[in-house]
Amino acid sequence: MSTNVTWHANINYDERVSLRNQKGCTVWLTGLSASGKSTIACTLEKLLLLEGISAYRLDGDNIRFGLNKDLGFTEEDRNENIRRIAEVAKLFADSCTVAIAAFISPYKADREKARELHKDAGLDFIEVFIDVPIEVAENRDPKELYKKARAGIIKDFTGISAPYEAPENPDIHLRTDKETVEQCADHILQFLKKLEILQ
Ligand code: PPS
Repeated sequence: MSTNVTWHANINYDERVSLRNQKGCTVWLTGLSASGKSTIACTLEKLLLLEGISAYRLDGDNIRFGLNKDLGFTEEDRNENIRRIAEVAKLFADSCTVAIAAFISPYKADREKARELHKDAGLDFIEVFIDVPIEVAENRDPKELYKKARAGIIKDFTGISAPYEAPENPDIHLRTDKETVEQCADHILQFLKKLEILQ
């Protein structure tokens, strides 16, 4: 618990938007392992950068090499994982960058807290459900994690031995077994255009 700390006022978000001529936001991709979150996040990041938009991808596996290397996959650790990522994404969004967060983020309450955090700061938060039937994800199994989870080698594996609470009302709902990665990324781009983050 931090005590005796004081918030320092800074250039505010609106001033930064007008100086940089770009709005920030957080695009939050949630879905099962092997649903396609990282692939879509990479494609989207590249498309935005090619358009001259500042964008940065925060990704489950990668963040667990550094910032969140102390966290595992219990419910409590996943809550803390998402809490920290939401704070980091908010900072990126506040800096007029499009933060692309790709995390399983299996608990609705955690995703709602992330949305509230952004809302309180006046920042757009776009929840994107990367939806795929679990059989398809398990069939893809690029890292052979489902195989290990079925064999009991990996405990608390999302969709097998740990819950995934699907969004009921996401801003964008994508089916990666029905559309290509490019089509999925384009749906997100069109949404960003509506928010005037992209012209
Ligand atoms: S979470 O639930 O949001 O905290 O998870 P996240 O930070 O996105 O990390 C997911 C990646 O961790 C690997 N992995 C596991 N996933 C789910 N359950 C268990 N038990 C687990 N153990 C390791 C896996 O590579 C996940 O990456 P993706 O890209 O989703 O497959």
